[in-house]
Amino acid sequence: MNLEQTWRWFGPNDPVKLSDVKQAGATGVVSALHHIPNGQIWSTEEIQKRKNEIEVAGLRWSVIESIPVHEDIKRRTGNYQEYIENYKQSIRNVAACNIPVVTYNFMPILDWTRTSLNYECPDGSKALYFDWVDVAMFDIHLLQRSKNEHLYSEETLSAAKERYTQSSDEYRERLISNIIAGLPGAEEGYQLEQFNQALDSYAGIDHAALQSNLIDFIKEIAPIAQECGVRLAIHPDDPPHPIFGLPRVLSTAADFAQLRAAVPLPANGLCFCTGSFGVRPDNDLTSIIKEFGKVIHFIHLRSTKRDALGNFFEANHLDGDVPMYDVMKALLEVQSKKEFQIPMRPDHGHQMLDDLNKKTNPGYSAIGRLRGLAELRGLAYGILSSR
Ligand code: CS2
Ligand code: MN
Repeated sequence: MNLEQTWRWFGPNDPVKLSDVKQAGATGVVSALHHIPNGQIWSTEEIQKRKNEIEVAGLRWSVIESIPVHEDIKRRTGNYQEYIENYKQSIRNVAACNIPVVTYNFMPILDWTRTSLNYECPDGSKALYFDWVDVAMFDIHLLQRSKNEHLYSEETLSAAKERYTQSSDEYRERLISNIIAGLPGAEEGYQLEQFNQALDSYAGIDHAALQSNLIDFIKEIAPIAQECGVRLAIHPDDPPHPIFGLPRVLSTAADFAQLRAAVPLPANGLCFCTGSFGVRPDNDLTSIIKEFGKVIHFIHLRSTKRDALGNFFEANHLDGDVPMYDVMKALLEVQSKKEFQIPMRPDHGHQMLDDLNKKTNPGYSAIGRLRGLAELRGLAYGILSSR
């Protein structure tokens, strides 16, 4: 049995239509109710409405990505108890609508982060890029958090200073918006001052504190998910490193192992994102699959190419640092022991061909993902056929 081929669709406002998704060869859709504010209950009516829309197009709603976790839950402050109760109710409602997987992440304040959205590849297509010098320039010079200087090496700090001094207003504005205006799927966007305050609200929450807040949250929601037949899939940190002094607690296999050890229910699973884990050379992707295959409930496939300083860009799906053949082979091995298909989606793609002239969601243009899905499908086909 092959993995289920799915496609992320941001809902009725997505420039990519469900009819396009069908032509891409996906059978499942990954979607979320982005109009519901973080922390509020997803009602069965709202879920059902989206589900009908997807089904009318001849597709199935395979995965929810994501039900966002309110910052109060991550910090365990304010109304976190109420928000956890709401989260449980949303899971019950998702179960009532027969959607089997819920993805979420536990990254403080920011979801996935990039510093450039139009890095030009040698073939003329555009990719997303993450650069630590830009991060330091934003942190120290634009946010003016000199107290964060200790987070960077001398080289990075002086490169950031130089880049800042030479940068145009336009470059600065674009960097600010790339980092904090919110990439697709990140539900919150910020202004500079607000972002500074949000960072301050995490003062005193270190790695251990955030990890224990995550475990406390999972201890509450995993039993509910287990009981009503929903599989939870935590998305790893992207990039898998602390950023702006904020801790990140799902960056490595060891991080996920701790989460499993604390709550060993089958529902407490992983969204295996090769583009996120793969940024760190110490994350061995195929051994993660072998170790946690049973609880890999959702798969994001893409590749990144890193340099010696830890900067990276999003490479084509079969290029870069991710050994996609080995990864696919190991995933199909896990799949062969399951009774149902594990949903997989091409996670991001280059902006290319006609999409270069269109307004697209960064990382989520149609044609780059179409290429990604086609290559991945071919890879799976080859592996399955030669068995
Ligand atoms: C991103 C995120 O890399 C990714 O998959 O597109 O939006 C991701 O979906 C969320 O962090 C999951 O909660
Ligand atoms: Mn991902």
